[in-house]
Amino acid sequence: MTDIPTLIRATAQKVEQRLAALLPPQDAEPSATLHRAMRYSIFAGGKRIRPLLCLESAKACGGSEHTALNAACALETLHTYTLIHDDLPCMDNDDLRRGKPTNHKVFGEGMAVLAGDALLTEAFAMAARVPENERYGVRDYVGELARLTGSLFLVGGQALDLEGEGRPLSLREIRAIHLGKTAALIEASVRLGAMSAACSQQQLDSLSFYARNLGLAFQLIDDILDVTSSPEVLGKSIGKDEKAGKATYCALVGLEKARAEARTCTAQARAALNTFAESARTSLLNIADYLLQREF
Ligand code: GRG
Repeated sequence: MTDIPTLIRATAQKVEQRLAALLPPQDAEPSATLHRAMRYSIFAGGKRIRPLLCLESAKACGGSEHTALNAACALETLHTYTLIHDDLPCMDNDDLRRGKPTNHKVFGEGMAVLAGDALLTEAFAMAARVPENERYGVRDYVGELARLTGSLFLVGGQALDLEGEGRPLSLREIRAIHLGKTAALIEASVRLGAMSAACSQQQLDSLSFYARNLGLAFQLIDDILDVTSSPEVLGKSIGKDEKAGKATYCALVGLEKARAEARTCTAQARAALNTFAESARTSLLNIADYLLQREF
């Protein structure tokens, strides 16, 4: 069995190669600057966790990496747009991302907004290029991506986060923010991967439950690392939540309880995969364990 760090490296290589082919060339007209800005953030590094989950979900449902690859690229492209916009002065106002100066620091604020916009649009073009099968077609791939990343989930979660700054939040409100801004894109990743493999409704439901819990654990660990890690290890600034006056789970209940909650969410994610055969679910189980232990 392949260990997860090796699988992550192999996935990143395949996804980056495909992204290089799918995105407009960096000197493409009408604005080479815009295309350079888009490629700058896409190829700045990143763990490529969403593509990994997309490809491994496809495999768990009997599909292939090859068939799911455009979906994996769509997820990473959309994710990169959220990071560029999240770093803007009007949002988190950050200087460092993926170990490099943020997009607006290099290209200016206006161009960074446009690079994010263009990546968001390209993501849908990529989703429209996922091969159709007997159960799912382009309207399903595009529709699912739109549903989970629009105002009801991803962008809605970010709006809730923004509105919560500087005021106390309940654990319920924090969970709603995490489900929107983090878990929804992870859910889209597993769903598009599974759909590319013509999954059954039961497989789709199990994977969605897995992804929502994995997403909650992922954001809890992200918040814990924001307190306990360093910019050198994370490749992004730390202490951001406290600076922004954000009521995080850690701030509310403390690091130990936040870690315990991340373990509980991971256990729930793992349990959701009981409907899969052992051989089909091993990789997704190992990813859940790996993400719980991650240090960056
Ligand atoms: C629409 C403005 C706008 C933003 C989109 C998701 C989101 C809404 C904004 C926040 C971005 C963010 C920091 C979300 C939390 C999810 C998260 C922990 C992202 C970091 O993901 P990693 O660790 O990053 O996978 P890499 O760089 O490895 O890809």
